[in-house]
Amino acid sequence: MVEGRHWRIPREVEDIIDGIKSMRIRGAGKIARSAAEALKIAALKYRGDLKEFTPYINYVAHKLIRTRPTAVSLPNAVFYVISRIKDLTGEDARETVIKAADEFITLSKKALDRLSEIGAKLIKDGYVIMTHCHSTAVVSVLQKAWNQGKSIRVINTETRPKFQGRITARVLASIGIPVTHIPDSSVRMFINRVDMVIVGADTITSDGHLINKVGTSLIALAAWESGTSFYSATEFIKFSPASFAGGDVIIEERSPLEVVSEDWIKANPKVNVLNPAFDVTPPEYITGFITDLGVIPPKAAVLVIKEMFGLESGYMQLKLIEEEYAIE
Ligand code: RI2
Repeated sequence: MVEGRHWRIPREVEDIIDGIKSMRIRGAGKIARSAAEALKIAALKYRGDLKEFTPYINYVAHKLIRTRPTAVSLPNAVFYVISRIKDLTGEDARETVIKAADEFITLSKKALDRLSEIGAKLIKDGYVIMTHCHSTAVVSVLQKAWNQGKSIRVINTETRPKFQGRITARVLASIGIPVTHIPDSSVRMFINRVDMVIVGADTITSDGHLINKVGTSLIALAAWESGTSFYSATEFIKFSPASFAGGDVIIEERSPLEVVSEDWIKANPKVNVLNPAFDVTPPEYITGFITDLGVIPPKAAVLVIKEMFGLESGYMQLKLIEEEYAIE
């Protein structure tokens, strides 16, 4: 157990928090499921006064939300669980957290399965598909198409500076899917050789903007210029109710040390190195979102938010962030 501010947080929960911060646990969907798992562990292992359970679990929720700022799947997971105990206390609240966390994880895995079936329908035999970064949702679509006997090939980017593209290349090769690994900067050279682009998603705003791994918007621009379809594969949990309520999406700024070495920075003190982890792709460049609900045109993003979260939930999330989660 690790000392919290007032409460003792289980070591496994601290591990998940550190894992998300350090990107040992990464990918918007996995981050969300891990956050739900962390809340479940925190509830299961709680040994304090049950009267204190609700503020304790809110404290853990707050710590989880603060790990990384961009992927909305993380607060969506936390609010899915926490919103269910707003009128509960004690043992009722504890049991509800455990049940809701399990429910969220099951729901999110089912969504992944469903969207892979829908996405695979868009892929024709012989297609060459470009992807960027490592997205579990994209891999599940590609794997489904491959398992259906479609002879596909993939061109995938390195995804600097953290090279998540290497994970994608390794996973696809282990499935047996032919994959060609390219530098990010060569995308425009290869875009005319692909039939479609599919990337993942970290956040989708109510007006259809896609926030995904940095470099995505350049690929979308190249795809648009060449008339190539550009899709994002995403579970409904990447849609942002808070954006409907006017909430901003914060683009995570990571350490320059992921781009250049400490020695290089010391040798070049006048150079400013920036490392944004994500960028924003406008709806005009997006053919559609491949979701568990179907293929959604970007302008219909708000309908997913209405259907899956309810339009009030965005205001509720923002209010909770401002009030209940303002625990320092
Ligand atoms: P899945 C990743 O972010 C990428 O931006 C990827 O497209 C997105 O999460 C979605 O991933 P990071 O955690 O949920 O590597 O599809 O910064 O796995």
